[in-house]
Amino acid sequence: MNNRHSLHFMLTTVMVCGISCGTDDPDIGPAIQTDTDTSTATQTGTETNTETNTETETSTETSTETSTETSTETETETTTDPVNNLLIDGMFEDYQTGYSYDYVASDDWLVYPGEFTHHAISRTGDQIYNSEQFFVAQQGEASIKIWGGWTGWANEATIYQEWTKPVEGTTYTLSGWGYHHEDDPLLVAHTYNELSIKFFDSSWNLLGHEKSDRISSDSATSTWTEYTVTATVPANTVIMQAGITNWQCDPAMGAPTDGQCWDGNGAVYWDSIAFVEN
Ligand SMILES: [Ca+2]
Repeated sequence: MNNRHSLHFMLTTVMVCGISCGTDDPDIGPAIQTDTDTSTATQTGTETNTETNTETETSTETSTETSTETSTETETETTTDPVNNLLIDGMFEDYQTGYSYDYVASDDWLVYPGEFTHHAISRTGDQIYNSEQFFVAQQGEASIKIWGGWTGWANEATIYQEWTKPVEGTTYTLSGWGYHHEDDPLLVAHTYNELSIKFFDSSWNLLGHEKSDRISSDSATSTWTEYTVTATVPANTVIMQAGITNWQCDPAMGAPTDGQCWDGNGAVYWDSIAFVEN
């Protein structure tokens, strides 16, 4: 798996959280972190993808009168990236070789904080961390895996794409499929994932922030589930962002705020992310 520890450290704006990492969770990505909705970034998107399931059924029946009947039925189901998907590589198939991990998402995806390193691409056949089971992508052969920053402090990390000057009043929907594995699950309420859409004015003031239901310790494990969130562009929006947010040690959910939050284990996988104008 792509759980090697990296040694990227970063400092960012608003709430600089702690340091060190020290746990036995391989999902640990050493780092420093921040928390806020004051992100920054850039990007865009599109992509393609196809999932094909072919089922072939053949039955042969022979009657006493020597009549033979053979039937063959083939059913093909195809799931494709919506043509109006505003995200580039929402299927994570355009991944690239990583520095700290074998594979990481394409550069079409932006990350906040800028040196956020606790995400990697998981491919079908990769062994699940802490498990004898193997990963199977929801679409294509690759999906993204995200885990906590392990700073001991509250840390929010988002992988997203962004657009400038969306038209006020326009409605957008962000959707995607995600899950946490039964052998590497989220264990506590303060650590979770969600899809989110954010709107900022020209001074990076957060004008709006809509979130999907969470993938959390309460969510079913090992089952790909679809999540969606819809948002309407507020007045004065200059930047619109859509992506996946990983929260570890969210104080609003009861996490300790003394830099000693070390129970945010678990990773979340996402695939088939689509952002469309309604
Ligand atoms: Ca995929």
